[in-house]
Amino acid sequence: ATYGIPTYDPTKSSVDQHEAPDWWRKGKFGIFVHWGLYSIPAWGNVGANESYAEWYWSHQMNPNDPTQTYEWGLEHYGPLFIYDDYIANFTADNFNPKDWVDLFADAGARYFVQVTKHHDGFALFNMSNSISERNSVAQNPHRDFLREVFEAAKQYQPQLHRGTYYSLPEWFNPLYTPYTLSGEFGVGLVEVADYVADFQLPSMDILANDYDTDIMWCDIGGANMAPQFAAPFINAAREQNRQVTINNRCGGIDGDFQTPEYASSTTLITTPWEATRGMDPDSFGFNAATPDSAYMTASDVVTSLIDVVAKNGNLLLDVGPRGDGTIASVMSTHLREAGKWFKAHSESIFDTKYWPSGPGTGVFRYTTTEDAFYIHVTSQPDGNLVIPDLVPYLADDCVTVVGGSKSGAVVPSRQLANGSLVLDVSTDIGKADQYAWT
Ligand code: FUL
Repeated sequence: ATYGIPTYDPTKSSVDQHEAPDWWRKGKFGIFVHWGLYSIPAWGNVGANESYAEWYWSHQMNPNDPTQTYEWGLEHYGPLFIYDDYIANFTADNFNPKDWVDLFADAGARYFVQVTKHHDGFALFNMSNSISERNSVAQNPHRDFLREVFEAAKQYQPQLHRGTYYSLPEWFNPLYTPYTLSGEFGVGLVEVADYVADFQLPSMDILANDYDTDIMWCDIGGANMAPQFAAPFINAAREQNRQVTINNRCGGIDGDFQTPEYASSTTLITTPWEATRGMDPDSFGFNAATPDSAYMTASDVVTSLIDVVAKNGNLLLDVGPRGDGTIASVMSTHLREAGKWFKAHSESIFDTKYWPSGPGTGVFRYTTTEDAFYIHVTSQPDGNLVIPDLVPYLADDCVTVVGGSKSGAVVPSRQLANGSLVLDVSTDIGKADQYAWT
Protein backbone atom coordinates (compact mmCIF):
# COMPACT_ATOMS: atom_id res chain seq x y z
CA ALA A 1 0.00 0.00 0.00
CA THR A 2 1.05 3.58 -0.62
CA TYR A 3 2.29 5.40 2.46
CA GLY A 4 -0.36 7.56 4.10
CA ILE A 5 -3.23 6.10 2.14
CA PRO A 6 -5.50 3.91 4.21
CA THR A 7 -6.29 0.54 2.74
CA TYR A 8 -9.56 -1.19 3.36
CA ASP A 9 -10.17 -4.78 4.38
CA PRO A 10 -13.00 -6.80 2.85
CA THR A 11 -15.15 -6.45 5.94
CA LYS A 12 -18.20 -4.32 6.57
CA SER A 13 -16.59 -2.48 9.47
CA SER A 14 -13.56 -1.52 7.40
CA VAL A 15 -15.42 -0.49 4.24
CA ASP A 16 -17.94 1.50 6.32
CA GLN A 17 -15.09 3.85 7.26
CA HIS A 18 -14.90 5.04 3.68
CA GLU A 19 -16.49 8.41 2.84
CA ALA A 20 -17.85 9.98 -0.32
CA PRO A 21 -14.94 11.75 -2.03
CA ASP A 22 -14.64 15.51 -2.40
CA TRP A 23 -15.35 15.54 -6.13
CA TRP A 24 -18.69 13.87 -5.45
CA ARG A 25 -19.56 16.14 -2.51
CA LYS A 26 -18.75 19.21 -4.56
CA GLY A 27 -20.15 17.88 -7.84
CA LYS A 28 -23.81 18.11 -6.74
CA PHE A 29 -25.37 17.17 -10.07
CA GLY A 30 -25.35 13.86 -11.93
CA ILE A 31 -27.30 12.39 -14.83
CA PHE A 32 -28.73 8.89 -14.53
CA VAL A 33 -29.32 6.87 -17.72
CA HIS A 34 -31.76 3.96 -17.84
CA TRP A 35 -31.52 2.31 -21.23
CA GLY A 36 -31.95 -1.34 -22.16
CA LEU A 37 -34.37 -3.82 -23.71
CA TYR A 38 -37.24 -2.19 -21.77
CA SER A 39 -36.63 0.99 -23.80
CA ILE A 40 -38.06 -0.78 -26.87
CA PRO A 41 -41.65 -1.27 -25.63
CA ALA A 42 -41.04 1.94 -23.62
CA TRP A 43 -44.30 1.66 -21.84
CA GLY A 44 -45.60 2.07 -18.32
CA ASN A 45 -49.10 2.93 -17.34
CA VAL A 46 -49.68 6.59 -16.60
CA GLY A 47 -52.14 8.04 -14.13
CA ALA A 48 -53.46 6.12 -11.14
CA ASN A 49 -51.65 2.87 -11.95
CA GLU A 50 -48.43 4.48 -13.09
CA SER A 51 -45.38 2.29 -13.31
CA TYR A 52 -41.69 2.49 -14.01
CA ALA A 53 -41.24 1.61 -17.69
CA GLU A 54 -37.97 -0.23 -16.94
CA TRP A 55 -40.09 -2.73 -14.98
CA TYR A 56 -41.91 -3.71 -18.18
CA TRP A 57 -40.96 -7.39 -18.15
CA SER A 58 -42.00 -7.99 -14.56
CA HIS A 59 -45.34 -6.23 -15.02
CA GLN A 60 -46.00 -7.82 -18.36
CA MET A 61 -45.58 -11.34 -16.95
CA ASN A 62 -48.44 -10.86 -14.49
CA PRO A 63 -51.99 -10.94 -15.93
CA ASN A 64 -53.32 -9.53 -12.66
CA ASP A 65 -50.88 -6.67 -12.45
CA PRO A 66 -52.75 -3.41 -11.81
CA THR A 67 -50.53 -1.60 -14.32
CA GLN A 68 -52.24 -3.61 -17.11
CA THR A 69 -48.93 -4.12 -18.84
CA TYR A 70 -49.95 -7.70 -19.60
CA GLU A 71 -52.93 -6.46 -21.64
CA TRP A 72 -50.87 -3.77 -23.32
CA GLY A 73 -48.23 -6.32 -24.35
CA LEU A 74 -50.84 -8.66 -25.81
CA GLU A 75 -52.36 -5.87 -27.83
CA HIS A 76 -49.09 -4.50 -29.18
CA TYR A 77 -46.90 -7.57 -29.57
CA GLY A 78 -49.33 -10.50 -29.58
CA PRO A 79 -49.47 -13.68 -27.45
CA LEU A 80 -46.31 -15.34 -28.75
CA PHE A 81 -43.91 -12.48 -28.18
CA ILE A 82 -41.59 -12.88 -25.21
CA TYR A 83 -39.34 -10.30 -23.58
CA ASP A 84 -36.10 -11.74 -24.92
CA ASP A 85 -37.47 -11.22 -28.44
CA TYR A 86 -36.59 -7.56 -27.87
CA ILE A 87 -32.93 -8.56 -28.12
CA ALA A 88 -33.37 -8.93 -31.90
CA ASN A 89 -35.04 -5.49 -31.98
CA PHE A 90 -32.26 -3.86 -29.99
CA THR A 91 -30.48 -2.42 -33.01
CA ALA A 92 -29.70 0.97 -31.44
CA ASP A 93 -29.67 2.50 -34.92
CA ASN A 94 -29.39 6.08 -33.81
CA PHE A 95 -27.25 5.60 -30.72
CA ASN A 96 -24.45 8.15 -30.64
CA PRO A 97 -22.50 8.21 -27.38
CA LYS A 98 -21.08 11.64 -28.15
CA ASP A 99 -24.61 13.07 -28.24
CA TRP A 100 -25.21 11.66 -24.78
CA VAL A 101 -22.06 12.97 -23.13
CA ASP A 102 -22.38 16.34 -24.85
CA LEU A 103 -25.82 16.59 -23.28
CA PHE A 104 -24.50 15.64 -19.82
CA ALA A 105 -21.81 18.30 -20.10
CA ASP A 106 -24.19 20.93 -21.47
CA ALA A 107 -26.56 20.22 -18.59
CA GLY A 108 -23.74 21.14 -16.23
CA ALA A 109 -23.57 17.65 -14.71
CA ARG A 110 -20.35 16.66 -12.94
CA TYR A 111 -21.00 12.93 -13.19
CA PHE A 112 -23.30 10.41 -14.80
CA VAL A 113 -24.42 6.92 -13.87
CA GLN A 114 -25.18 4.47 -16.66
CA VAL A 115 -27.41 1.47 -16.06
CA THR A 116 -25.18 -1.47 -16.96
CA LYS A 117 -27.57 -4.24 -15.96
CA HIS A 118 -31.10 -3.73 -14.67
CA HIS A 119 -33.35 -6.32 -13.03
CA ASP A 120 -33.99 -7.96 -16.43
CA GLY A 121 -30.39 -9.19 -16.37
CA PHE A 122 -29.50 -7.99 -19.88
CA ALA A 123 -26.17 -6.19 -19.51
CA LEU A 124 -24.69 -3.46 -21.72
CA PHE A 125 -21.04 -4.31 -21.14
CA ASN A 126 -18.60 -7.04 -21.93
CA MET A 127 -18.70 -9.77 -19.34
CA SER A 128 -16.37 -12.66 -19.71
CA ASN A 129 -18.28 -15.34 -21.64
CA SER A 130 -17.62 -17.82 -18.88
CA ILE A 131 -19.67 -15.66 -16.49
CA SER A 132 -22.54 -14.80 -18.79
CA GLU A 133 -23.44 -14.21 -22.41
CA ARG A 134 -26.56 -12.30 -21.53
CA ASN A 135 -25.35 -8.92 -22.71
CA SER A 136 -25.27 -6.64 -25.75
CA VAL A 137 -21.74 -7.73 -26.70
CA ALA A 138 -22.34 -11.49 -26.88
CA GLN A 139 -25.90 -10.95 -28.24
CA ASN A 140 -27.43 -8.51 -30.66
CA PRO A 141 -26.31 -5.86 -31.53
CA HIS A 142 -22.81 -7.02 -30.46
CA ARG A 143 -21.80 -3.66 -29.11
CA ASP A 144 -20.19 -2.64 -25.86
CA PHE A 145 -22.41 0.34 -25.11
CA LEU A 146 -20.86 1.05 -21.74
CA ARG A 147 -17.39 1.18 -23.28
CA GLU A 148 -18.64 3.50 -26.02
CA VAL A 149 -20.23 5.94 -23.57
CA PHE A 150 -17.27 5.84 -21.17
CA GLU A 151 -14.81 6.47 -24.03
CA ALA A 152 -16.86 9.39 -25.33
CA ALA A 153 -16.96 10.86 -21.82
CA LYS A 154 -13.16 11.07 -21.67
CA GLN A 155 -13.47 14.28 -23.64
CA TYR A 156 -14.99 15.89 -20.54
CA GLN A 157 -12.62 14.49 -17.95
CA PRO A 158 -11.58 15.25 -15.32
CA GLN A 159 -14.69 17.29 -14.62
CA LEU A 160 -17.21 14.64 -15.65
CA HIS A 161 -16.99 11.44 -13.59
CA ARG A 162 -18.32 8.14 -14.83
CA GLY A 163 -20.51 5.79 -12.83
CA THR A 164 -22.29 2.46 -13.20
CA TYR A 165 -25.65 1.26 -11.91
CA TYR A 166 -25.75 -2.48 -11.31
CA SER A 167 -28.81 -4.38 -10.08
CA LEU A 168 -27.55 -7.08 -7.74
CA PRO A 169 -30.45 -9.53 -8.09
CA GLU A 170 -32.33 -10.46 -11.26
CA TRP A 171 -36.00 -11.21 -11.67
CA PHE A 172 -36.11 -14.46 -13.58
CA ASN A 173 -32.62 -15.83 -13.26
CA PRO A 174 -33.01 -19.40 -11.92
CA LEU A 175 -29.47 -19.26 -10.59
CA TYR A 176 -30.56 -16.50 -8.23
CA THR A 177 -32.25 -18.16 -5.26
CA PRO A 178 -35.32 -15.99 -4.59
CA TYR A 179 -36.43 -16.05 -8.22
CA THR A 180 -40.09 -16.91 -8.59
CA LEU A 181 -41.05 -17.24 -12.23
CA SER A 182 -39.95 -19.95 -14.57
CA GLY A 183 -40.34 -20.23 -18.27
CA GLU A 184 -39.08 -17.64 -20.60
CA PHE A 185 -35.88 -16.35 -19.02
CA GLY A 186 -32.58 -16.84 -20.22
CA VAL A 187 -30.97 -15.89 -23.54
CA GLY A 188 -27.24 -16.03 -22.91
CA LEU A 189 -27.31 -17.18 -19.31
CA VAL A 190 -24.34 -19.38 -18.40
CA GLU A 191 -24.83 -21.92 -15.66
CA VAL A 192 -22.72 -21.13 -12.60
CA ALA A 193 -22.61 -22.89 -9.26
CA ASP A 194 -23.13 -19.81 -7.10
CA TYR A 195 -24.99 -16.73 -8.39
CA VAL A 196 -23.25 -14.29 -6.05
CA ALA A 197 -19.69 -15.65 -6.04
CA ASP A 198 -19.51 -16.78 -9.66
CA PHE A 199 -21.66 -14.21 -11.42
CA GLN A 200 -22.54 -11.11 -9.39
CA LEU A 201 -19.18 -10.38 -7.80
CA PRO A 202 -17.08 -11.08 -10.93
CA SER A 203 -19.30 -8.88 -13.08
CA MET A 204 -19.04 -6.00 -10.58
CA ASP A 205 -15.27 -6.52 -10.55
CA ILE A 206 -15.28 -6.10 -14.33
CA LEU A 207 -17.00 -2.72 -13.97
CA ALA A 208 -14.34 -1.70 -11.46
CA ASN A 209 -11.26 -3.06 -13.21
CA ASP A 210 -12.00 -3.05 -16.94
CA TYR A 211 -14.16 0.06 -17.07
CA ASP A 212 -12.65 2.09 -14.21
CA THR A 213 -16.02 3.15 -12.90
CA ASP A 214 -15.89 6.03 -10.41
CA ILE A 215 -19.25 5.26 -8.82
CA MET A 216 -20.65 1.83 -8.06
CA TRP A 217 -24.36 2.54 -7.81
CA CYS A 218 -25.77 -0.76 -6.58
CA ASP A 219 -29.46 -1.48 -6.57
CA ILE A 220 -31.69 -3.66 -4.40
CA GLY A 221 -29.00 -5.33 -2.26
CA GLY A 222 -30.07 -8.82 -1.23
CA ALA A 223 -27.55 -11.64 -1.45
CA ASN A 224 -24.18 -10.01 -2.00
CA MET A 225 -20.44 -9.99 -1.35
CA ALA A 226 -20.31 -6.22 -1.08
CA PRO A 227 -17.33 -5.98 1.34
CA GLN A 228 -15.32 -8.29 -0.94
CA PHE A 229 -16.17 -6.04 -3.85
CA ALA A 230 -15.73 -2.68 -2.15
CA ALA A 231 -12.33 -3.04 -0.49
CA PRO A 232 -10.30 -3.90 -3.60
CA PHE A 233 -12.37 -1.42 -5.64
CA ILE A 234 -11.46 1.47 -3.35
CA ASN A 235 -7.87 0.34 -2.77
CA ALA A 236 -7.02 -0.19 -6.44
CA ALA A 237 -8.49 3.16 -7.42
CA ARG A 238 -6.42 4.91 -4.76
CA GLU A 239 -3.27 3.31 -6.08
CA GLN A 240 -4.14 5.02 -9.38
CA ASN A 241 -4.79 8.32 -7.63
CA ARG A 242 -8.51 8.03 -8.12
CA GLN A 243 -11.22 8.34 -5.51
CA VAL A 244 -14.28 6.20 -6.03
CA THR A 245 -17.59 5.98 -4.23
CA ILE A 246 -20.34 3.45 -3.54
CA ASN A 247 -24.01 4.09 -2.75
CA ASN A 248 -26.09 2.56 0.02
CA ARG A 249 -27.89 -0.14 -1.97
CA CYS A 250 -25.27 -2.90 -2.18
CA GLY A 251 -26.48 -4.66 0.96
CA GLY A 252 -23.80 -5.87 3.33
CA ILE A 253 -22.19 -2.42 3.69
CA ASP A 254 -23.57 1.00 4.59
CA GLY A 255 -22.21 2.77 1.51
CA ASP A 256 -21.04 6.37 1.26
CA PHE A 257 -24.39 8.06 0.68
CA GLN A 258 -28.16 7.58 0.96
CA THR A 259 -30.33 7.56 -2.17
CA PRO A 260 -33.95 8.63 -1.57
CA GLU A 261 -35.98 7.90 -4.71
CA TYR A 262 -38.68 10.25 -6.04
CA ALA A 263 -38.45 11.95 -2.68
CA SER A 264 -36.38 14.89 -1.69
CA SER A 265 -36.07 16.01 1.88
CA THR A 266 -37.95 18.73 3.69
CA THR A 267 -34.99 19.38 5.97
CA LEU A 268 -31.24 19.63 6.00
CA ILE A 269 -29.57 16.20 6.25
CA THR A 270 -25.98 16.60 7.36
CA THR A 271 -24.81 13.16 6.17
CA PRO A 272 -24.17 12.71 2.41
CA TRP A 273 -27.22 11.95 0.32
CA GLU A 274 -28.38 11.98 -3.27
CA ALA A 275 -31.95 12.53 -4.41
CA THR A 276 -32.78 10.49 -7.49
CA ARG A 277 -35.72 10.65 -9.89
CA GLY A 278 -36.54 10.76 -13.57
CA MET A 279 -37.36 13.84 -15.60
CA ASP A 280 -40.47 11.75 -16.26
CA PRO A 281 -42.87 12.11 -13.31
CA ASP A 282 -43.01 8.35 -12.71
CA SER A 283 -40.31 6.51 -14.61
CA PHE A 284 -36.58 6.14 -15.12
CA GLY A 285 -36.86 4.20 -18.40
CA PHE A 286 -38.38 6.05 -21.38
CA ASN A 287 -42.17 5.90 -21.26
CA ALA A 288 -43.69 6.86 -24.59
CA ALA A 289 -47.09 7.20 -22.91
CA THR A 290 -45.96 10.16 -20.82
CA PRO A 291 -47.10 13.46 -22.34
CA ASP A 292 -44.40 16.08 -22.89
CA SER A 293 -46.23 18.45 -20.57
CA ALA A 294 -45.61 16.10 -17.63
CA TYR A 295 -41.80 16.19 -17.82
CA MET A 296 -39.74 18.38 -15.54
CA THR A 297 -39.14 21.79 -17.09
CA ALA A 298 -35.83 23.65 -16.98
CA SER A 299 -37.22 25.69 -14.12
CA ASP A 300 -38.11 22.48 -12.22
CA VAL A 301 -34.57 21.16 -12.75
CA VAL A 302 -32.97 24.39 -11.53
CA THR A 303 -35.15 24.79 -8.45
CA SER A 304 -34.83 21.08 -7.57
CA LEU A 305 -31.06 21.22 -7.63
CA ILE A 306 -31.00 24.43 -5.57
CA ASP A 307 -33.35 22.88 -3.03
CA VAL A 308 -31.36 19.66 -2.73
CA VAL A 309 -27.97 21.40 -2.56
CA ALA A 310 -29.20 23.76 0.18
CA LYS A 311 -30.07 20.60 2.15
CA ASN A 312 -26.61 19.09 1.59
CA GLY A 313 -27.69 16.66 -1.10
CA ASN A 314 -26.75 15.83 -4.67
CA LEU A 315 -29.29 15.36 -7.45
CA LEU A 316 -29.03 12.35 -9.76
CA LEU A 317 -31.56 13.19 -12.45
CA ASP A 318 -32.53 10.46 -14.89
CA VAL A 319 -33.08 10.51 -18.63
CA GLY A 320 -34.43 7.45 -20.42
CA PRO A 321 -33.21 7.27 -24.02
CA ARG A 322 -35.52 5.69 -26.60
CA GLY A 323 -34.83 2.15 -27.81
CA ASP A 324 -33.00 3.51 -30.85
CA GLY A 325 -30.57 5.41 -28.60
CA THR A 326 -31.90 8.94 -29.05
CA ILE A 327 -32.95 11.16 -26.18
CA ALA A 328 -36.33 12.86 -26.63
CA SER A 329 -36.05 16.61 -27.02
CA VAL A 330 -38.44 17.22 -24.12
CA MET A 331 -35.58 16.01 -21.91
CA SER A 332 -32.55 17.30 -23.81
CA THR A 333 -33.98 20.79 -24.38
CA HIS A 334 -35.00 21.26 -20.76
CA LEU A 335 -31.67 19.93 -19.51
CA ARG A 336 -29.69 22.23 -21.78
CA GLU A 337 -31.75 25.23 -20.68
CA ALA A 338 -31.12 24.36 -17.05
CA GLY A 339 -27.45 23.86 -17.85
CA LYS A 340 -27.16 27.44 -19.09
CA TRP A 341 -28.46 28.65 -15.75
CA PHE A 342 -26.11 26.34 -13.82
CA LYS A 343 -23.13 27.60 -15.80
CA ALA A 344 -24.01 31.25 -15.21
CA HIS A 345 -24.52 30.58 -11.48
CA SER A 346 -22.02 27.81 -10.92
CA GLU A 347 -20.23 29.56 -8.04
CA SER A 348 -23.45 29.43 -6.01
CA ILE A 349 -24.09 25.70 -6.59
CA PHE A 350 -20.99 23.62 -7.23
CA ASP A 351 -18.25 23.41 -4.62
CA THR A 352 -20.61 24.97 -2.08
CA LYS A 353 -21.64 23.79 1.35
CA TYR A 354 -24.95 23.95 3.14
CA TRP A 355 -25.56 26.65 5.72
CA PRO A 356 -25.47 24.94 9.11
CA SER A 357 -28.33 27.12 10.42
CA GLY A 358 -30.71 25.73 7.82
CA PRO A 359 -31.53 25.41 4.12
CA GLY A 360 -33.81 28.47 4.02
CA THR A 361 -37.53 29.02 4.32
CA GLY A 362 -40.28 29.80 1.81
CA VAL A 363 -38.81 30.76 -1.56
CA PHE A 364 -35.30 31.26 -0.13
CA ARG A 365 -32.53 28.68 -0.21
CA TYR A 366 -28.97 29.23 1.03
CA THR A 367 -25.57 27.88 0.09
CA THR A 368 -22.14 28.95 1.31
CA THR A 369 -18.47 28.92 0.41
CA GLU A 370 -15.43 30.05 2.44
CA ASP A 371 -16.00 33.66 1.47
CA ALA A 372 -19.57 33.97 0.25
CA PHE A 373 -23.14 33.43 1.34
CA TYR A 374 -25.63 32.79 -1.49
CA ILE A 375 -29.34 33.52 -1.36
CA HIS A 376 -31.37 31.77 -4.06
CA VAL A 377 -34.88 33.01 -4.68
CA THR A 378 -36.93 30.30 -6.35
CA SER A 379 -39.74 32.45 -7.70
CA GLN A 380 -39.51 35.77 -9.47
CA PRO A 381 -39.06 38.55 -6.94
CA ASP A 382 -41.02 41.78 -7.14
CA GLY A 383 -40.67 44.80 -4.88
CA ASN A 384 -38.99 44.09 -1.56
CA LEU A 385 -37.79 40.71 -0.40
CA VAL A 386 -37.62 40.15 3.35
CA ILE A 387 -35.24 37.39 4.30
CA PRO A 388 -35.96 36.35 7.84
CA ASP A 389 -33.15 34.00 8.79
CA LEU A 390 -30.01 36.11 8.72
CA VAL A 391 -29.22 37.13 12.26
CA PRO A 392 -25.55 38.27 12.11
CA TYR A 393 -24.93 41.95 11.38
CA LEU A 394 -24.75 42.73 7.67
CA ALA A 395 -23.60 46.02 6.17
CA ASP A 396 -26.06 47.93 3.99
CA ASP A 397 -25.91 47.14 0.27
CA CYS A 398 -23.61 44.14 0.75
CA VAL A 399 -25.59 41.96 -1.68
CA THR A 400 -24.75 41.53 -5.37
CA VAL A 401 -26.43 39.62 -8.18
CA VAL A 402 -24.84 36.37 -9.39
CA GLY A 403 -25.24 35.46 -13.06
CA GLY A 404 -27.69 36.75 -15.66
CA SER A 405 -27.56 40.13 -17.39
CA LYS A 406 -27.26 42.04 -14.07
CA SER A 407 -24.42 39.93 -12.74
CA GLY A 408 -22.38 41.89 -10.22
CA ALA A 409 -25.01 44.63 -9.73
CA VAL A 410 -25.48 45.78 -6.15
CA VAL A 411 -28.91 45.02 -4.72
CA PRO A 412 -29.96 47.83 -2.35
CA SER A 413 -30.29 46.15 1.04
CA ARG A 414 -30.61 46.95 4.72
CA GLN A 415 -31.00 44.91 7.82
CA LEU A 416 -33.90 45.44 10.23
CA ALA A 417 -33.51 45.49 14.00
CA ASN A 418 -34.93 41.97 14.23
CA GLY A 419 -32.16 40.69 11.94
CA SER A 420 -34.25 40.30 8.76
CA LEU A 421 -32.57 41.45 5.59
CA VAL A 422 -34.61 43.60 3.20
CA LEU A 423 -33.62 43.52 -0.46
CA ASP A 424 -35.01 46.04 -2.89
CA VAL A 425 -35.60 44.17 -6.12
CA SER A 426 -38.24 46.50 -7.52
CA THR A 427 -35.96 47.51 -10.37
CA ASP A 428 -34.97 45.36 -13.33
CA ILE A 429 -32.55 43.54 -11.02
CA GLY A 430 -35.45 41.36 -9.98
CA LYS A 431 -36.33 40.51 -13.58
CA ALA A 432 -32.90 40.05 -15.08
CA ASP A 433 -32.62 36.35 -14.40
CA GLN A 434 -34.51 33.26 -15.45
CA TYR A 435 -35.68 30.24 -13.39
CA ALA A 436 -34.20 31.44 -10.10
CA TRP A 437 -32.66 34.63 -8.72
CA THR A 438 -29.39 34.34 -6.88
C1 FUL B 1 -35.11 1.12 -8.20
C2 FUL B 1 -35.37 0.26 -9.43
O1 FUL B 1 -36.29 -0.76 -9.14
C3 FUL B 1 -35.87 1.23 -10.45
O2 FUL B 1 -36.27 0.58 -11.61
C4 FUL B 1 -34.78 2.24 -10.73
O3 FUL B 1 -33.68 1.59 -11.32
C5 FUL B 1 -34.35 2.94 -9.44
C6 FUL B 1 -33.19 3.88 -9.60
O4 FUL B 1 -34.02 2.00 -8.48
O5 FUL B 1 -34.92 0.44 -7.08
